[in-house]
Amino acid sequence: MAERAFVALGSNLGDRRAYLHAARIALTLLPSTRLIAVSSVEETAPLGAMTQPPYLNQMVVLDTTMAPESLLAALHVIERTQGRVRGVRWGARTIDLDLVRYGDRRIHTRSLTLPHPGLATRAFWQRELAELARALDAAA
Ligand code: A4P
Ligand code: MG
Repeated sequence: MAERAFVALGSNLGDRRAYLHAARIALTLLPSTRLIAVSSVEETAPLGAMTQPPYLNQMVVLDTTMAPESLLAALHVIERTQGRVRGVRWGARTIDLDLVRYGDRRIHTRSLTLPHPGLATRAFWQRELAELARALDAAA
């Protein structure tokens, strides 16, 4: 049975719009996965204390039978393919893909926390989730 996964995209280096576009394409090519809906793209001020350029953020909905850990590993492969270098945590990046929610799973392992701990506090994620909920309702 496919489950519904919400993936957040963020970019604040280089051609940010192109990185989001390439990431969306890569997500459509994942095995056993369908891209169901995309939110609009929003420019946001960087969270955290580090001085860095503004982000473009977006969220997409997938229906997938990939296990959450496999999906996260696939997101990391897409990040690496798009030139993401993991330097300092919360530092600037060409592309960041976070698994925000996966069905109603609650997971807390060394490599994966679900729902994503930032979910409650990121206003732009809340806006994107609300937009996606409206799109999913309209399509139902
Ligand atoms: N990890 C655990 N749970 C998850 C999950 N649900 N989704 C682990 C994704 N990753 C998860 O991530 C660090 C580790 O988190 C990984 O090894 C993974 O196994 P990372 O992508 O290597 O590093 P990061 O992105 O710097 O850290 P983190 O904690 O993912 O930070 P966030 O939440 O990605 O925040 N400001 C604006 N305006 N917009 C942004 O998108 N993003 C960040 C980074 C900072 N400031 C921002 C934004
Ligand atoms: Mg991240």
